[in-house]
Amino acid sequence: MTPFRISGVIEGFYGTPWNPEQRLRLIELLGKWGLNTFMVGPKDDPWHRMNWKAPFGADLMAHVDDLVEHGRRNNVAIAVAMSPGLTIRYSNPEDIQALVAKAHDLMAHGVSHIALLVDDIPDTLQHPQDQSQFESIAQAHVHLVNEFAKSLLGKVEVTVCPLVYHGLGTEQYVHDLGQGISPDINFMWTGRQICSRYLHSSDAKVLKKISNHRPLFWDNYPVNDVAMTYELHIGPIQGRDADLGDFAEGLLSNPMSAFESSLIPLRTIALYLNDPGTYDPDTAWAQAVTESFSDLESRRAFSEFGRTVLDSCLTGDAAPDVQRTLNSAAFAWRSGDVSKAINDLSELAQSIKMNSELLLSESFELRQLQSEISPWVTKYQLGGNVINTMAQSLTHYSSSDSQLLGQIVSVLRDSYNELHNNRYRVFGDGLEMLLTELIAEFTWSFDHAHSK
Ligand code: LTM
Repeated sequence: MTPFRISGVIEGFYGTPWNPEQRLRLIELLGKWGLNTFMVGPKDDPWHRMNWKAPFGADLMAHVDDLVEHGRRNNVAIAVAMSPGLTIRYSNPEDIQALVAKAHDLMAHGVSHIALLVDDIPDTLQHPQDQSQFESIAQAHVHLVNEFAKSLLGKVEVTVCPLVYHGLGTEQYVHDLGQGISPDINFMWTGRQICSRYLHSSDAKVLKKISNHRPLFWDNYPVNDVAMTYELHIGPIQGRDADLGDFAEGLLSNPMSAFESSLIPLRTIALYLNDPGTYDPDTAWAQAVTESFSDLESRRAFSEFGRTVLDSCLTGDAAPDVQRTLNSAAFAWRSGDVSKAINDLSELAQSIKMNSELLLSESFELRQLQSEISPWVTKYQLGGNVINTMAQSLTHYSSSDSQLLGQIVSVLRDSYNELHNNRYRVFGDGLEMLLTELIAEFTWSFDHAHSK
């Protein structure tokens, strides 16, 4: 039983929204995993943000009916979010009434949780009427939220995502909005950063003290939109305090648009939310991967690949196992044991080759997942080839043949360019860094041999 009152997922990313089948499948999984909320707020779906004022269309409401019914069967509350901040006139009763009417429409369709999001909008008042009516944007948001929530509170769960949604929790806006609205309204918070490496209970306590609200964490992992597009966030959640649930209203995870890939980290988040005290990221990830694959070869190849794409806000240790081999190979060739370096690198290159072939083949068990991860697997395969080239070049490490050394430098430079020009984040920075150093070492030998 999770200590978090609200637990689950917010579909709140930029990019292609999840489709109806994916949403229904997620609801089943949330129910199975013991989580209780699915909030729908897809940034780039026009109904959510751009066309915030237009009444909901019949198609969307039919979809909402399906979500609510599926949620009822799986013990998952459906939350629908509206995001009017791009153009709303806070001083205009008609604008606010449009939102209230839509909220009542959602309630009539069985939606039990309604959210108003004002994240990622202009941070100053835009309309002249607003500028003359309100002293600050915080004051305008207090007015908006109170007018919006007054006919909803007590009937449905009401949540707000503030304009300032990350930081220390001591910001003036956070104080003014939090203190100005009902403590019964959930207050979303992403932590110290937009994508926070840590979520600490001490920070949750500060937010409560300043804003009079315990945070409902909008946890920006595994989302990989905007600047993170080339990262694949399939690793486990980590860095969330074990007692966070005692100081938070809840935690909703913002996933990737890549649905199948999101399920693996989401499973680890469910394990964390259910038992934060015993949670261990590596154990949880192994469980998530085991549950996803019945084919042992696919599972093994995916696990090894997965441990090369861990680059995210959560860790700088993108490829722990590969990095260990690269470090020990570099130490070996620099301290005179070139053949150990060649062996280690060749073995690593061979296992990456085998894994990537399986990951890209028809025998790979999860074909939908395969199509989502294939750009990263292609980079992984390329990295394997590059490691093999490095091993081959080391067979001539002590050569003084300037022509041969010149050719090696040129081959290694081509490898570097190919690797560097592929922007998908695999192996972190470790492989490129070591390759650069190897090029410098061969270049030095070439210069030395050439000048003789
Ligand atoms: O995090 C919040 C509250 N808003 C947006 C999200 O919609 C977006 O997915 C994440 C990650 O880029 N960052 C945001 O600022």
